[in-house]
Amino acid sequence: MPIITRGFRGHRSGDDERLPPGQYLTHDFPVLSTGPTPLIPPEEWSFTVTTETGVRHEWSWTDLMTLPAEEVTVDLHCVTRWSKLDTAWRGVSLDVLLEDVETVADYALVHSHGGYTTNLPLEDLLDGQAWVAFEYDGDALTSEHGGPARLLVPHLYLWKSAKWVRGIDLLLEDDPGFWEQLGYHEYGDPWREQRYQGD
Ligand SMILES: Nc1nc2c(c(=O)[nH]1)N[C@H]1C(S)=C(S)[C@@H](COP(=O)(O)O)O[C@H]1N2
Ligand SMILES: [Mo]
Repeated sequence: MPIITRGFRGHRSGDDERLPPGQYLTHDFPVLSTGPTPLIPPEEWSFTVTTETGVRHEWSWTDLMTLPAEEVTVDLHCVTRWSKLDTAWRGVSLDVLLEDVETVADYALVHSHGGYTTNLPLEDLLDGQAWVAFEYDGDALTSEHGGPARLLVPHLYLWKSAKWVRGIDLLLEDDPGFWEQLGYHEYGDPWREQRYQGD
């Protein structure tokens, strides 16, 4: 007979099943950035999608604010082994942003202010899997966590969730980003523990 241990050691039941292999739970929100934190006033922020044929689609902050936003609650998994459950965000789905973008590209290279990049298959940005997020826990996203807006792709390790996002190039061929060039896994599925190349 199954035994249900509700409230065991103060954790909610089921938390362990939500922890990918090799991860531990944290309740604070660590900051991981490779360089200094850029301070970008929303009025100077913009987001550009460039297709494989060079067509550019650009949104200003005001454009972003007029698009339908969603509240999402997701678990975050960092390759440095911390996971944080039930983080609450508000953002615009990439399904909305890419709706009128004509492309046959299979890959995406995400660019941030400050030069950070990360790559992923385009299909991982679609079907309710990715957002340009601008609120965390009910407040405007702080600069250290990527404000005014960051990419949020919670089903992959958090290095794919580019902070201070400024655009996405849609590509016919995969093009490794910052950590991917340094030996991190090209895909980064936390449930398959794809931390480094060859995992
Ligand atoms: N622009 C940018 N985005 C970034 C990073 C970065 O250094 N620069 N670090 C990545 C890594 S490795 C992680 S774990 C998460 C950390 O997000 P946090 O600082 O909000 O916890 O941001 C990701 N996005
Ligand atoms: Mo990370």
